Amino acid sequence: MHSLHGPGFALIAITVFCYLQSQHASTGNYLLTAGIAMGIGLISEISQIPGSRNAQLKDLVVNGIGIIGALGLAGSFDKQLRSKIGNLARLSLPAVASIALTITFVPTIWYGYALVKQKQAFPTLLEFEHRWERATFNQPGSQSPNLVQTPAGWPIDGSTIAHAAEAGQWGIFLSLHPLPDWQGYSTLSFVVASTGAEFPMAFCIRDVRPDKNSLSNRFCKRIYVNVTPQRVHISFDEIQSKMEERLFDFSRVEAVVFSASRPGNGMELLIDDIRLEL
Ligand SMILES: [Ca+2]
Repeated sequence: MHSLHGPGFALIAITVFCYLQSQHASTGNYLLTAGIAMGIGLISEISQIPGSRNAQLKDLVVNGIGIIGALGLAGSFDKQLRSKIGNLARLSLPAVASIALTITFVPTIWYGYALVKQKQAFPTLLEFEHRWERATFNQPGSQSPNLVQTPAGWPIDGSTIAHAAEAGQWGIFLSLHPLPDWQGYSTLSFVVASTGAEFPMAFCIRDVRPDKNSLSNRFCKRIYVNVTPQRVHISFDEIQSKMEERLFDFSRVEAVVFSASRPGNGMELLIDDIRLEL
């Protein structure tokens, strides 16, 4: 979760710094803390399942800004440090800390806001009408879909829909992180269409896997998408019937994924109004 990287590392930095200061108060502790916190960030990036190099670099930059914010804040109140640095540095320290902390915490606050709005919109999961919805889905390794005006003849109301284009290398990949508790509903539905030739789209859903050895936790289905917009209904009974000896946990749904891949052929997917029905 990118939005928690900065605050997490700001917290690590302040904890390490307070510990070092309690052992031996010194202005050298700032650099030492920054080194330790960045080191922890580096190790955690290396030990993670390899993601894209860009994402890892971005995480490290976000960590660094969080660490600068935390140490800048501590330094703004540190008499020992303030007496050692020049006037300009002393004056700019609180400003730098404020900017860094703002950059660090705004995405987290924005994500929190999106979670509240997502809860209010439930059982609509995604209708591509609001800016906050961006925080509830992502496109790992592929281009973000554009939001376009609802075309004439589109079967549902609303002013925008998502238009995902084949990027050539990765295909279309839209991963949705819904509120997990779907109990009390019976069907997931959404509207899809192609802008040109018919192509197969994979729809997958998975619940939280209780442990690594448990049976498959995902249901996938191929859906043929063509120029006529269609509302696709996936009943929970259908999902359950394909699970082998295991109950699909509709109280802990983790992800809904739409994907399509036909490199070089330039397909485009229109998708809208992903919702649960009673
Ligand atoms: Ca819409």
